Amino acid sequence: MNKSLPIVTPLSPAIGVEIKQVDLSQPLEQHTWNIIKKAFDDYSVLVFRDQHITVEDQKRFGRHFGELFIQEHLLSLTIEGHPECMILHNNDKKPPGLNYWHTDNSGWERPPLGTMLYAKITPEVGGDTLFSSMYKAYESLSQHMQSFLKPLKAVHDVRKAFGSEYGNLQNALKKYGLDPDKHFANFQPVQHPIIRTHPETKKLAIYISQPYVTHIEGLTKAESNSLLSFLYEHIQIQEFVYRHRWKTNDVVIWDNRCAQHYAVADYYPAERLMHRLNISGEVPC
Ligand SMILES: O=C(O)CCC(=O)C(=O)O
Ligand SMILES: [Fe+2]
Repeated sequence: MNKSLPIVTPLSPAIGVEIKQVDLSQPLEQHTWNIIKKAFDDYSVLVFRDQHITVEDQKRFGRHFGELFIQEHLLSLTIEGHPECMILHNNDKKPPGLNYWHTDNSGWERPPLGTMLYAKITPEVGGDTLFSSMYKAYESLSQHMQSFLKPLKAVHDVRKAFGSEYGNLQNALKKYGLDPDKHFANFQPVQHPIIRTHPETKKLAIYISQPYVTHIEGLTKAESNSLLSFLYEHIQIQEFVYRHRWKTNDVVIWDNRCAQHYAVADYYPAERLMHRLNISGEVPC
Protein backbone atom coordinates (compact mmCIF):
# COMPACT_ATOMS: atom_id res chain seq x y z
CA MET A 1 0.00 0.00 0.00
CA ASN A 2 0.90 3.69 -0.01
CA LYS A 3 2.49 3.25 -3.44
CA SER A 4 -0.16 5.33 -5.20
CA LEU A 5 -0.45 9.03 -4.42
CA PRO A 6 -2.96 10.15 -1.80
CA ILE A 7 -6.11 11.81 -3.10
CA VAL A 8 -7.06 14.98 -1.24
CA THR A 9 -10.72 16.08 -1.40
CA PRO A 10 -12.08 19.15 0.43
CA LEU A 11 -14.98 18.48 2.79
CA SER A 12 -16.18 22.07 3.11
CA PRO A 13 -15.04 25.37 1.59
CA ALA A 14 -13.73 26.57 4.96
CA ILE A 15 -11.89 23.67 6.57
CA GLY A 16 -11.26 19.93 6.35
CA VAL A 17 -10.21 17.41 3.70
CA GLU A 18 -10.58 13.71 3.24
CA ILE A 19 -7.40 11.88 2.25
CA LYS A 20 -7.83 8.63 0.34
CA GLN A 21 -5.34 5.99 -0.74
CA VAL A 22 -3.32 6.11 2.47
CA ASP A 23 -3.00 3.06 4.73
CA LEU A 24 -2.00 4.29 8.18
CA SER A 25 -1.18 0.74 9.34
CA GLN A 26 1.97 1.02 7.22
CA PRO A 27 4.95 3.37 7.59
CA LEU A 28 4.50 6.36 5.28
CA GLU A 29 6.65 6.96 2.24
CA GLN A 30 8.24 10.42 2.24
CA HIS A 31 6.16 11.63 -0.73
CA THR A 32 2.96 10.48 0.99
CA TRP A 33 3.91 12.34 4.16
CA ASN A 34 4.72 15.49 2.15
CA ILE A 35 1.19 15.49 0.72
CA ILE A 36 -0.38 14.86 4.12
CA LYS A 37 1.69 17.63 5.74
CA LYS A 38 0.73 20.11 3.02
CA ALA A 39 -2.95 19.16 3.38
CA PHE A 40 -2.70 19.67 7.17
CA ASP A 41 -1.27 23.16 6.64
CA ASP A 42 -3.79 24.01 3.93
CA TYR A 43 -6.99 22.58 5.45
CA SER A 44 -6.38 22.18 9.23
CA VAL A 45 -8.51 19.01 9.59
CA LEU A 46 -7.65 15.68 7.92
CA VAL A 47 -10.04 12.74 7.63
CA PHE A 48 -8.88 9.19 6.79
CA ARG A 49 -11.70 6.65 6.46
CA ASP A 50 -11.65 2.91 6.99
CA GLN A 51 -8.31 2.61 8.78
CA HIS A 52 -7.39 -0.58 10.64
CA ILE A 53 -4.60 0.49 12.95
CA THR A 54 -3.05 -0.47 16.27
CA VAL A 55 -2.11 1.99 19.00
CA GLU A 56 1.49 1.74 17.76
CA ASP A 57 0.37 2.63 14.23
CA GLN A 58 -1.58 5.60 15.54
CA LYS A 59 1.43 6.79 17.55
CA ARG A 60 3.77 6.34 14.58
CA PHE A 61 1.48 8.48 12.44
CA GLY A 62 1.15 11.07 15.22
CA ARG A 63 4.92 11.41 15.56
CA HIS A 64 5.15 12.68 11.97
CA PHE A 65 3.42 15.84 13.23
CA GLY A 66 5.59 16.22 16.33
CA GLU A 67 6.41 14.78 19.72
CA LEU A 68 3.44 13.13 21.46
CA PHE A 69 1.98 15.08 24.38
CA ILE A 70 1.29 13.27 27.63
CA GLN A 71 -1.73 14.53 29.56
CA GLU A 72 -0.56 13.91 33.12
CA HIS A 73 -4.04 14.51 34.56
CA LEU A 74 -5.60 11.92 32.27
CA LEU A 75 -3.12 9.08 32.77
CA SER A 76 -5.72 6.85 34.36
CA LEU A 77 -7.73 7.08 31.14
CA THR A 78 -4.89 5.92 28.91
CA ILE A 79 -4.21 2.55 27.35
CA GLU A 80 -1.89 0.45 29.47
CA GLY A 81 1.70 0.91 28.30
CA HIS A 82 0.70 3.91 26.15
CA PRO A 83 0.53 7.03 28.34
CA GLU A 84 0.11 9.17 25.20
CA CYS A 85 -3.07 7.40 24.11
CA MET A 86 -6.26 8.28 25.92
CA ILE A 87 -9.50 6.34 25.71
CA LEU A 88 -12.45 8.67 25.24
CA HIS A 89 -15.35 6.44 26.14
CA ASN A 90 -18.98 7.48 26.58
CA ASN A 91 -22.05 5.36 27.18
CA ASP A 92 -25.18 5.22 29.37
CA LYS A 93 -23.03 5.46 32.52
CA LYS A 94 -20.64 8.12 31.17
CA PRO A 95 -22.59 10.78 29.27
CA PRO A 96 -20.63 12.86 26.79
CA GLY A 97 -19.60 16.31 28.05
CA LEU A 98 -17.31 18.09 25.56
CA ASN A 99 -20.11 19.91 23.76
CA TYR A 100 -18.72 23.44 23.69
CA TRP A 101 -16.39 25.25 21.30
CA HIS A 102 -12.76 25.14 22.35
CA THR A 103 -9.19 24.55 21.34
CA ASP A 104 -7.44 21.86 23.37
CA ASN A 105 -5.39 22.63 26.48
CA SER A 106 -5.10 26.36 25.82
CA GLY A 107 -4.45 26.86 29.55
CA TRP A 108 -1.03 25.28 29.10
CA GLU A 109 2.08 27.34 28.31
CA ARG A 110 2.64 25.21 25.20
CA PRO A 111 -0.73 23.82 24.15
CA PRO A 112 -0.76 20.76 21.87
CA LEU A 113 -0.61 21.68 18.20
CA GLY A 114 -2.93 18.91 17.17
CA THR A 115 -5.30 16.21 18.37
CA MET A 116 -5.97 12.88 16.66
CA LEU A 117 -8.99 10.64 17.20
CA TYR A 118 -9.39 7.09 15.97
CA ALA A 119 -13.02 5.97 16.09
CA LYS A 120 -13.34 2.48 17.59
CA ILE A 121 -17.07 2.55 18.38
CA THR A 122 -19.49 5.09 16.93
CA PRO A 123 -23.19 5.56 17.65
CA GLU A 124 -25.74 4.59 14.99
CA VAL A 125 -26.57 8.26 14.64
CA GLY A 126 -25.22 11.45 16.25
CA GLY A 127 -21.94 12.13 18.02
CA ASP A 128 -20.62 14.34 15.21
CA THR A 129 -17.68 16.68 15.75
CA LEU A 130 -17.78 20.25 14.41
CA PHE A 131 -14.63 22.11 13.36
CA SER A 132 -14.46 25.84 12.81
CA SER A 133 -11.69 27.65 10.92
CA MET A 134 -10.10 30.35 13.04
CA TYR A 135 -8.39 31.71 9.90
CA LYS A 136 -11.81 32.37 8.36
CA ALA A 137 -13.07 33.77 11.64
CA TYR A 138 -10.15 36.22 11.68
CA GLU A 139 -10.34 37.12 7.99
CA SER A 140 -14.05 37.95 8.17
CA LEU A 141 -13.51 40.64 10.83
CA SER A 142 -13.25 44.28 9.78
CA GLN A 143 -9.76 45.71 9.56
CA HIS A 144 -10.59 47.95 12.52
CA MET A 145 -11.45 44.95 14.67
CA GLN A 146 -8.41 42.99 13.44
CA SER A 147 -6.11 45.89 14.39
CA PHE A 148 -7.81 46.30 17.76
CA LEU A 149 -7.44 42.60 18.61
CA LYS A 150 -3.84 42.12 17.44
CA PRO A 151 -2.01 43.49 20.50
CA LEU A 152 -4.44 41.94 23.01
CA LYS A 153 -3.77 38.90 25.16
CA ALA A 154 -6.28 36.60 26.81
CA VAL A 155 -5.68 34.98 30.17
CA HIS A 156 -6.25 31.19 30.03
CA ASP A 157 -6.65 29.34 33.31
CA VAL A 158 -6.65 25.56 33.58
CA ARG A 159 -8.42 25.92 36.91
CA LYS A 160 -11.35 27.59 35.19
CA ALA A 161 -11.71 24.69 32.76
CA PHE A 162 -11.25 21.92 35.27
CA GLY A 163 -12.05 23.57 38.59
CA SER A 164 -15.28 24.00 40.45
CA GLU A 165 -15.80 27.50 39.01
CA TYR A 166 -16.71 26.16 35.59
CA GLY A 167 -17.76 22.64 36.37
CA ASN A 168 -18.21 21.20 32.92
CA LEU A 169 -14.93 19.40 32.56
CA GLN A 170 -14.76 18.83 36.28
CA ASN A 171 -18.01 16.91 36.16
CA ALA A 172 -16.79 15.01 33.12
CA LEU A 173 -13.57 14.07 34.91
CA LYS A 174 -15.38 13.15 38.12
CA LYS A 175 -17.46 10.65 36.18
CA TYR A 176 -14.16 8.97 35.38
CA GLY A 177 -13.25 8.94 39.07
CA LEU A 178 -10.64 11.73 38.73
CA ASP A 179 -10.30 14.63 41.13
CA PRO A 180 -9.48 17.70 39.02
CA ASP A 181 -8.95 20.05 41.97
CA LYS A 182 -6.11 17.85 43.17
CA HIS A 183 -4.42 17.81 39.77
CA PHE A 184 -4.74 21.49 38.95
CA ALA A 185 -4.32 23.26 42.29
CA ASN A 186 -0.80 24.47 41.40
CA PHE A 187 -1.45 25.53 37.83
CA GLN A 188 -0.96 29.24 37.11
CA PRO A 189 -2.90 31.20 34.48
CA VAL A 190 -1.09 31.84 31.18
CA GLN A 191 -1.46 34.63 28.64
CA HIS A 192 -1.74 33.97 24.91
CA PRO A 193 -2.29 36.44 22.07
CA ILE A 194 -5.91 36.58 20.88
CA ILE A 195 -4.61 36.64 17.33
CA ARG A 196 -1.82 34.13 16.77
CA THR A 197 0.41 33.56 13.77
CA HIS A 198 0.47 29.98 12.61
CA PRO A 199 4.13 28.94 12.67
CA GLU A 200 3.92 26.99 9.38
CA THR A 201 1.47 28.94 7.24
CA LYS A 202 2.22 32.37 8.79
CA LYS A 203 -1.51 33.08 8.55
CA LEU A 204 -3.35 34.83 11.41
CA ALA A 205 -6.01 33.01 13.42
CA ILE A 206 -8.25 33.85 16.35
CA TYR A 207 -7.02 32.01 19.45
CA ILE A 208 -9.48 31.96 22.33
CA SER A 209 -11.05 29.04 24.16
CA GLN A 210 -14.16 29.56 26.24
CA PRO A 211 -13.56 26.89 28.92
CA TYR A 212 -10.13 28.35 29.72
CA VAL A 213 -10.28 32.10 29.11
CA THR A 214 -11.07 34.18 32.20
CA HIS A 215 -10.56 37.67 30.73
CA ILE A 216 -8.68 39.88 28.30
CA GLU A 217 -5.67 41.56 29.81
CA GLY A 218 -5.86 45.35 30.10
CA LEU A 219 -9.60 45.76 29.47
CA THR A 220 -12.25 46.46 32.08
CA LYS A 221 -14.35 43.49 33.12
CA ALA A 222 -17.32 44.83 31.14
CA GLU A 223 -15.20 45.42 28.01
CA SER A 224 -13.58 42.02 28.32
CA ASN A 225 -16.90 40.21 28.79
CA SER A 226 -18.52 41.97 25.83
CA LEU A 227 -15.61 41.37 23.50
CA LEU A 228 -15.34 37.71 24.50
CA SER A 229 -19.09 37.19 24.01
CA PHE A 230 -18.79 38.69 20.55
CA LEU A 231 -15.82 36.45 19.68
CA TYR A 232 -17.42 33.28 21.09
CA GLU A 233 -20.46 33.90 18.91
CA HIS A 234 -18.40 34.94 15.90
CA ILE A 235 -16.28 31.76 15.80
CA GLN A 236 -19.44 29.62 15.49
CA ILE A 237 -20.58 31.09 12.16
CA GLN A 238 -21.62 28.13 10.01
CA GLU A 239 -19.65 29.30 6.96
CA PHE A 240 -16.43 28.59 8.92
CA VAL A 241 -17.54 25.09 9.92
CA TYR A 242 -17.15 21.48 8.78
CA ARG A 243 -19.30 18.89 10.56
CA HIS A 244 -17.72 15.46 10.71
CA ARG A 245 -20.10 12.49 10.72
CA TRP A 246 -18.08 9.68 12.24
CA LYS A 247 -17.89 6.13 10.96
CA THR A 248 -16.07 3.42 12.86
CA ASN A 249 -12.38 3.26 11.81
CA ASP A 250 -12.17 6.96 10.89
CA VAL A 251 -8.95 8.72 11.83
CA VAL A 252 -9.26 12.49 12.15
CA ILE A 253 -6.48 14.89 13.09
CA TRP A 254 -6.97 18.64 13.58
CA ASP A 255 -4.75 21.66 14.09
CA ASN A 256 -5.51 23.32 17.44
CA ARG A 257 -3.61 26.46 16.40
CA CYS A 258 -6.15 27.49 13.77
CA ALA A 259 -9.29 25.41 14.44
CA GLN A 260 -11.77 25.02 17.25
CA HIS A 261 -13.98 21.99 17.73
CA TYR A 262 -17.26 21.00 19.37
CA ALA A 263 -18.26 17.39 20.14
CA VAL A 264 -22.02 17.10 19.75
CA ALA A 265 -23.45 15.29 22.78
CA ASP A 266 -26.71 14.13 21.22
CA TYR A 267 -26.14 10.36 21.21
CA TYR A 268 -26.54 9.57 24.91
CA PRO A 269 -27.11 6.79 26.05
CA ALA A 270 -25.48 5.19 22.99
CA GLU A 271 -21.82 4.23 23.06
CA ARG A 272 -18.90 6.06 21.46
CA LEU A 273 -15.23 5.18 21.92
CA MET A 274 -12.20 6.99 20.55
CA HIS A 275 -8.46 6.48 20.89
CA ARG A 276 -7.01 9.97 21.29
CA LEU A 277 -3.53 11.41 20.90
CA ASN A 278 -2.21 14.95 21.32
CA ILE A 279 0.81 16.33 19.51
CA SER A 280 3.01 18.77 21.44
CA GLY A 281 2.97 22.36 20.27
CA GLU A 282 4.84 25.61 20.65
CA VAL A 283 4.21 28.75 22.72
CA PRO A 284 1.51 30.68 20.81
CA CYS A 285 2.75 34.00 19.39
O1 LIG B 1 -15.03 13.48 20.94
C1 LIG B 1 -14.83 14.35 20.11
O2 LIG B 1 -15.34 14.34 19.00
C2 LIG B 1 -13.88 15.46 20.42
C3 LIG B 1 -13.72 15.65 21.88
C4 LIG B 1 -12.70 16.69 22.21
O3 LIG B 1 -13.00 17.82 22.49
C5 LIG B 1 -11.30 16.28 22.19
O4 LIG B 1 -10.99 15.11 21.99
O5 LIG B 1 -10.44 17.17 22.36
FE1 LIG C 1 -11.20 19.02 22.65
